[in-house]
Amino acid sequence: MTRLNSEQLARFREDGYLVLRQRVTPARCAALSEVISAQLLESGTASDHAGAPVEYEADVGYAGAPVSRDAPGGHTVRRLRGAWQRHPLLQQWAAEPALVATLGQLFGQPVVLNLAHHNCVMTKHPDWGTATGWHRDIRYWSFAHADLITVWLALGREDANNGGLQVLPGSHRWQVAPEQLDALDFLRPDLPRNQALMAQGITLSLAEGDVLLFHSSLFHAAGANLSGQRKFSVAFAYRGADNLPLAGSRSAAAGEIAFD
Ligand SMILES: O=C(O)CCC(=O)C(=O)O
Repeated sequence: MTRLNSEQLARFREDGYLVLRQRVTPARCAALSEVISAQLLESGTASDHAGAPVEYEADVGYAGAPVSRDAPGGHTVRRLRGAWQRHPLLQQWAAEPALVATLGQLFGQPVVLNLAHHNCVMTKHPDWGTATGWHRDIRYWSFAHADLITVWLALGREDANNGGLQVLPGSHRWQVAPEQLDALDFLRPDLPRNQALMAQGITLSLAEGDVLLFHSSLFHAAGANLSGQRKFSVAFAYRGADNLPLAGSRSAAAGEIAFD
């Protein structure tokens, strides 16, 4: 990746996200998709990857999800966790020197990949792939401060039709009162105050190989997949070297990869 220019740096600070178009070649995206398809075939079988867990739609229980793993659609994989540990191609992407350099520009310091959060491939399926409400990733994360960045690589087209991400630009800087959030820390859609915020949402349109960088306090959401084809996106979370995970927290538990 070439260095971000001052306009891109300013846009990320203002909007809380930035799309870098065509950053990964079609051949590399195809190779990653092949790895992911093969691992999806294995998930839930006797050859399931040890130490590389899977999250099923049934586990999150969002509206429209299968009611249990034993119900129809119960083995629909929402995400392949442990992406770093799953395959060298995923590891190479997460550690890509040009990507790390871009993140270093945004953090203004050395970069650390955290393996507790994201570190996954989102595999949004038609039929049982559910919508996700407006949330901030930082809500369940524990660090000295909230400046982490998620790197989201689209391995195919992502838009409103197949459950592409929606964002509330600038929302990483918003103050939101606890009563605006539900028990899972999603923005409550029933509150007029929140409806005015949600009306500012935009659906991102990503193409194969596009990379979305977003701040861990950015409110984002996603729709269901109405396309008839699975959607694969690779997501990793990074922090600046001085932003340590809190001792004893889940954020500190899964290990990290520090880059020079
Ligand atoms: O693809 C989705 O449904 C939402 C993914 C997301 O927002 C997340 O993993 O934080």
